[in-house]
Amino acid sequence: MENLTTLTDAILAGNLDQSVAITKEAVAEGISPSTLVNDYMIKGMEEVGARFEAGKAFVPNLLMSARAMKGALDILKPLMVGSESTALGKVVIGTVKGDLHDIGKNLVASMLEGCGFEVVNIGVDVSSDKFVQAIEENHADIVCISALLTTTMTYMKEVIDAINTSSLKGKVKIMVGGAPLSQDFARSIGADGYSTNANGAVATAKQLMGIN
Ligand code: B12
Repeated sequence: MENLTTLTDAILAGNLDQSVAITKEAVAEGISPSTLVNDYMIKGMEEVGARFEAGKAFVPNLLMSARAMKGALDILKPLMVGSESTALGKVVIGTVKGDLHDIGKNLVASMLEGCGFEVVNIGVDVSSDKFVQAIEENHADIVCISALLTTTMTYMKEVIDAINTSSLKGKVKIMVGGAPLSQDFARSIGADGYSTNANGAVATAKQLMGIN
């Protein structure tokens, strides 16, 4: 197959048809979903983000790139789902209140599913009450909380406080992630686990479940 940087370019340009077509072709040629996501697709999102920051791209560009990324991810998702019949653990995942970013969260969800976890994805703009309710209803072993904005990452502490003041305290492991976070921040709000990326999220989740 020709140079896969065309996939990065298609996502950067927000060209859904092209990103879907290239992804399908790459999959047919046996290129692994993780290579496509980590080496090409995320790079396109990073570049549009950098251009946005520099005032060279605007919200519609972000939206179009996000759409192109999602289209490609939709093709890869079924290929990332694992074949293990017994789940390694149950995970509830969502993006915090006030935050609509879900690409990274969905990627983490797909990777966890692909590696054998059962995942309940509760979407974006999720309040602390809804997190608590979803953990209770699903008897989750782990909750994954995502935030992409410096203005919403502080809400993660509210979610953790709500969990710790409920009957769930100590019964569910708490993982946090998202571009503006750091290990120090995660520790300071009382999270049990943190990772900068989806692969690391799987490793951390396994570690929290006591699986090597
Ligand atoms: C796409 C995008 C959007 C899209 C989102 C579409 C969607 N459905 O998600 C739209 C256009 C809606 C959007 C809107 C806004 N955005 Co925006 N957006 C982005 C952009 C370009 C890419 C984000 C992304 O998808 N990255 C790719 C994924 C794969 O990476 P990720 O999200 O970081 O996830 C990975 C890790 O963080 C980690 N991870 C994520 N979650 C979790 C959870 C756990 C538990 C774990 C362990 C790991 C983990 O693993 C993931 C996979 O590897 C970023 C720039 C950037 N470089 O991040 C800006 C960015 C996040 N947006 C920004 C801004 C300012 C906004 C707006 C306020 C713009 C506006 N003026 O309206 C609004 C806010 C809307 C809202 N209320 O949420 C700023 C935030 C700045 C800040 N300091 O807070 C950024 C950084 C752009 C910039 N450089 O200025 N945005």
